[in-house]
Amino acid sequence: MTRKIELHEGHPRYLSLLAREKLVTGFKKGLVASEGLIAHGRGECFDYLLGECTTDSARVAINVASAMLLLARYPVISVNGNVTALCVDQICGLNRSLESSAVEINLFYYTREREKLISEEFKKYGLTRIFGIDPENLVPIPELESNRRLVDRDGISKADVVFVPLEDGDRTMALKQMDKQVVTVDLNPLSRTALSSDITIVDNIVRVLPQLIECVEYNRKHSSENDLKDLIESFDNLNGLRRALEVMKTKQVPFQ
Ligand code: PTJ
Repeated sequence: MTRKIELHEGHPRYLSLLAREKLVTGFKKGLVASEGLIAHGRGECFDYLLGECTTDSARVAINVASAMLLLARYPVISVNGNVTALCVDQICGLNRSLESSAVEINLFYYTREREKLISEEFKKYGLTRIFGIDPENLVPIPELESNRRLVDRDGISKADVVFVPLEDGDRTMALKQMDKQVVTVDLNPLSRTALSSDITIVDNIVRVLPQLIECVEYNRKHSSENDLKDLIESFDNLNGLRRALEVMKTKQVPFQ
């Protein structure tokens, strides 16, 4: 039986429904792991508490993240199934606007088949080189057990800044131990990734990427190296997480 739902822009939760639809389509195409649907549901719950909008503290984190990515010698964007299904196009856009960056596939629920489909999806959107898919070129991250321990020797292994949206905690901590600077997007301000990253953007990846690209473009033109360094130095990640939790706690209920 074919299922059909009408998505129209006037629906109060149109963007949320659209994201769900992208995830489900990605799952049917083999890009998203079944567990990815569960992870998305968890994200939706936090997003609902945020009011499904970018908060002031997330806006600050996005701007500081753009500064860190612009100052990086070699920034690498790590992608998984969910990120691909939700925003392959914007990831390619971010990669183009950073100029010196690279994209690497890194899967938690690894299968060769899914890795191949994800890499083909990125090629459709114009990415010619993608890291993390050549087994000959993979090296282990020390002291990490999960599938994500293998990284590309010309990608994440060489990076000074790693952008890891929707990441698992162990790998974030392992990347920190390797002296990488880590920027993440995670709707859960209490996750280990959120707590151990240098910059955590507590917002939906779907809303973050267009704003991040805009900040990269703006700061490249209008901010000096010192301006960017000052932005990073004055940023307090834990304070950003506290502010996100505060917004969630004080969400106005429509009945009193
Ligand atoms: O494609 P794979 O195999 O690499 O698997 C990807 C998932 C996401 C399934 C895997 O990394 C995983 O299980 O992740 P976790 O540990 O569930 O963490 C995902 C985090 O991302 C959770 O804290 C969610 O709240 C958050 N999250 C989910 N959807 C979004 C989100 N954050 C921002 N934007 C979202 N759309």
